Amino acid sequence: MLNEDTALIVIDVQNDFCTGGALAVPDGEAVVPLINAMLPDYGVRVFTQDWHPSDHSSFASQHSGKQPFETVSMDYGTQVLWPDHCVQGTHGAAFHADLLTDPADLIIRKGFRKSIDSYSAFFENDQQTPTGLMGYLRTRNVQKVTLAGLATDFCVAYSALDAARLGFEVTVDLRACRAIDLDGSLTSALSDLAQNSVRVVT
Ligand code: VGL
Ligand code: ZN
Repeated sequence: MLNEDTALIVIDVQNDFCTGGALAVPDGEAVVPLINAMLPDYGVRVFTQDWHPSDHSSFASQHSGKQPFETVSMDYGTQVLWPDHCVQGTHGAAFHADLLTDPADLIIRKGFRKSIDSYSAFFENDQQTPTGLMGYLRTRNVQKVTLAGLATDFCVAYSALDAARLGFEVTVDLRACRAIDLDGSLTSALSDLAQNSVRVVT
């Protein structure tokens, strides 16, 4: 194990974010063999699952007259509206079949409250409601985290920025991430990471 005090956090490698899925990230499934190969090198392994009720407020289908990828204003700020995706218990919400999930110490689910989305593995989109991951990592004495998965510019970036804000030493392995890239979101996410001392591996 190369990184005994480091957690690998595998973000949302679920069928709906892979080819053929409801919110397919271009080439999303390409991360699977890379992540599988990374797992043995980390002392702590956490996987996340985007896990929405079927009437989740981030779905365009719940807002009359709105199309996917338009935005709405919520109490907690601007929210992008997505196609229905990662509905609890569906095939789309399941991990990609080739992802090795047995090594997971913890699987954390997020986005399960109807009225609020959660991109980050640490806090919901109000940036306040915790998922519990912070406490888990701190009580396991983790100092450093490496992130990989989907999508670079949403759940991976938000998770990395929260981890940095919480004082973890953060690396994003971009080789094992793929992006949605909506209206320049990838460029802006990469610049946010750089400005917040997140190390990026390419
Ligand atoms: C994600 C959009 C909506 C992600 C999740 O995993 O990056 N993006 N829900
Ligand atoms: Zn989602």
